[in-house]
Amino acid sequence: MRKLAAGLGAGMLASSLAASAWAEDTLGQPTPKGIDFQPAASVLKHDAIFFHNVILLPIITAISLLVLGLLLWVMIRYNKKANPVPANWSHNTVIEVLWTIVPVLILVGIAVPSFSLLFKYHDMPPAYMTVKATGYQWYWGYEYPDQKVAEETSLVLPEDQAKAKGVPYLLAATTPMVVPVNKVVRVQVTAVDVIHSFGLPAFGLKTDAIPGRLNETWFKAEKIGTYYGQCSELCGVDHAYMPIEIKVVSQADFDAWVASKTTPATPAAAPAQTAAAGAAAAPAAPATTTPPAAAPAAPAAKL
Ligand SMILES: [Cu+2]
Repeated sequence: MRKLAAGLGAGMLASSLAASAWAEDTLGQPTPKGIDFQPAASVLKHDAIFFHNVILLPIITAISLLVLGLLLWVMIRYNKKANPVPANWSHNTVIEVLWTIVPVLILVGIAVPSFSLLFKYHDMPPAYMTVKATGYQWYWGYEYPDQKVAEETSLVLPEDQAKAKGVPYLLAATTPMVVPVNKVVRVQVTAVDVIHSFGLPAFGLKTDAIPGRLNETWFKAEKIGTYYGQCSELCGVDHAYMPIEIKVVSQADFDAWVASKTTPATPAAAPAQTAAAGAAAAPAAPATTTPPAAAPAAPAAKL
């Protein structure tokens, strides 16, 4: 069963990979006329896609076809013309027991992998870092307590700026969340005014941001890139204008980004990173460093 499922999953993966040549640039965002999930970029999303494609979809399809078949059979075989003298019995114990027991078994069968997926969401591996995402009417704030980076305000990138940069309007943000690739990131989610929701399809995330509560979710981004999500709980008039943008960068880029954010007045703390040491010594340097700093420097430049 597991093998068969894995095979099916691999087939679907192959077909989605075939389309990924052009989807490379649009990793982590919706594509025109797309009807499938966004490609997974974190383990939870892989599991969610497997659960949908391999477990739910075949069951839903089979049940729909069975019901359609039964309807057609009844309409054709037992209409007034074909069956002028109907039988007058009622109740059939065998069929009634069957149509109670079989759905129960199907639901129990679905519940097992469903709960295992829920537990995966719940059982976060040891986290490399924490980002606190706070929902406001109508923007997000990202704080990095481990890196001592104070909360940054992340607004929707205005339409003209988004066009100029060639990034999707209503998904791109002024200040993205920045995290390193292949590291478990704990996201603490809360809000200060009304309920928002931190949703990012490529990572399989959707966690409510509730005032007075600290919810938690996690991801481990597999690929460097930009990933987009949106507030996913109707939160007021500008609900559609509070996108979530996560920039996944290499560890070196992340360290450089952290160095550019933290006060440059601590030369003693800098030598830990050999590459960034020079940059840290000269506060103005991060923007001029070679490629590593280029990507993370962008959000800073926008501020
Ligand atoms: Cu919201």
